[in-house]
Amino acid sequence: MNWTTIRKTPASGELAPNPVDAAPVSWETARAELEGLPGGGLNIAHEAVDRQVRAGRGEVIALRWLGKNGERRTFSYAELARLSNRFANGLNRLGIRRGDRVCVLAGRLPELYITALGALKVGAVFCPLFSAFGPEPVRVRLAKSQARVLVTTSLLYERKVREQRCALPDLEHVLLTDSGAEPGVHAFHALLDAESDQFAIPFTAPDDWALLHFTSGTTGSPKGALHVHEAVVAHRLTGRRVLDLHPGDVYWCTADPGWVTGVSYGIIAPLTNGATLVVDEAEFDARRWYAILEREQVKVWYTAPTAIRMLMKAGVELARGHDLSALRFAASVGEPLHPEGVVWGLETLGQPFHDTWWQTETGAIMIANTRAQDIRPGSMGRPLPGIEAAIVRRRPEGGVDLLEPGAEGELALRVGWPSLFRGYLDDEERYRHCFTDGWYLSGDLATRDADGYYWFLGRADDVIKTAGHLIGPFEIESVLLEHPAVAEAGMIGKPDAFAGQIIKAFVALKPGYAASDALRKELIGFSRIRLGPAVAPRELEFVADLPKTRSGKIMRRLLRARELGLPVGDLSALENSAE
Ligand code: 6R9
Repeated sequence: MNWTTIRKTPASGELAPNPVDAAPVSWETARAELEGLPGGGLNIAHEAVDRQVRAGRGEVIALRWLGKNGERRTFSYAELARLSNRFANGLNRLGIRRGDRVCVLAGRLPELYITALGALKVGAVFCPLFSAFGPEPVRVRLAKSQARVLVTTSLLYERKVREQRCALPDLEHVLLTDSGAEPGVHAFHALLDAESDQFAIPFTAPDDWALLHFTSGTTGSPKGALHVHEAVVAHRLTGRRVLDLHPGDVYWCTADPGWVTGVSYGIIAPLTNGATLVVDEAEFDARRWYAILEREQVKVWYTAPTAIRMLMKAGVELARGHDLSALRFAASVGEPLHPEGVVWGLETLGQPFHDTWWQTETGAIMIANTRAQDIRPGSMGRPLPGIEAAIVRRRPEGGVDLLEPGAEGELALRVGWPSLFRGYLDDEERYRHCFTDGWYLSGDLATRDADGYYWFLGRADDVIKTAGHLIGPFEIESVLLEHPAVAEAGMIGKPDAFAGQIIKAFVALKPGYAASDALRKELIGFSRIRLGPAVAPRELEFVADLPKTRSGKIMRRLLRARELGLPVGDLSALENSAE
């Protein structure tokens, strides 16, 4: 089907180009718009809350929290500044120092936001963990991050952490959001109550580590991508330029802060732009979501294709029953946004979805359909001003060739923007492997058209995006291998109408075990308990053995080709994965 361009000219009745959007940008100018700390320091939390208070916006609502049982709490910028000051004082009292890791394992609770800001204020590194992870991914990430503090709920602690604490020698302090102290844990609120509202942020340099986000590759355990305080320059600028955030705008980012979008655009971009952040504790529910958009008068909305597909499935009628006229801008990220979704937004919500592309490693939006530009439905949009992108082919001897418009290749970005990650924790070699000739190589395959719009084709490696969550096959395979019946396991993403992809496992059994429905259920159940339902395979197929390269690596692409009935092609090419 030929999807027509959605034009953004005043004549067509669309929004007039945003003058800010059209203005040229330099990172230096964007940096100069931040307040900074005395003595040349820079701190994300200062720009996010303290600065807003100093600018006279203390009484503006920073956070509107909607509890899953109908509770509603609001926090002004001044309150958020005070609470994060208290938490920063508490962290100091616990002996937490610059560079220490502070993890959160919690749903979308106000305490998560207070923790993030308080940790950044003391110069600690904030590391969110997705609350739907099972005990195994939680343990791996707590151990790898060497977290000294964990903020969590009593339920999550009980289910996912308590038994593993002896394997986590660095984890000195566990703070529970909802219960009193017991041996080995403290009450988060008792700690807050005991502290002062006043806190002076110590010097943090623009290059000091601030955020640690775990992400997945094809091989090995998850990678801890490190971001520095200077990333705030890109968060703030892209929040304004791409999401069109202005002070006081009601903004809803549906991403969970357990993933990068929920931090970069669920905390930092909106707060540094003075917006009012809507946070919904509950999981997706089409009725609830429309009610939130209407009741909260959401002006700017950042969501994901999986959610858009589910809203589409829930039907136009449901949307029509709500007044969504407050909505001014809608955007999407995380997976390919199909043209149908873009147009459905325009027809049903009155605003097209603007697709945006970025990664944990890029820290902020790199390519986007912006408010001022025409949308080509199905395209990720164009690189933002200040970002140089290209489609490249890696040369076997190192370096890259830049390809012409229309050619398919790997999406690369010229190094030099402030939110580019500064390392994978304890994995210098993997980090270096991402760069060549001054380009960051994304691992995504794409093409660019003659007008500079980028079109996503797929991943160059075997990572799986399911419901917008990036999952590494290795982590799931390792857990399945711990089951006594399993000899080999290989994981692929299988196309799915709603989640984009679901995780499918292929398992070869050890001698003495026979394939059966009961064993299939047992293995899926086993991985759900260990990994959490969001990460565990949804389908599992028994095979006699798994296809492997000469060096013994599982050829997941071959499994995928077989699953989809695709031609297998040149097998030697399959051996050269991007990783
Ligand atoms: C922000 C985030 C990154 C990977 C990325 C790509 C996929 C993101 C996309 C998209 C198609 C888009 N991805 N945006 N694919 N169209 N607009 O999602 O970070 O979790 O690190 O995932 O997600 O494959 O490489 P992260």
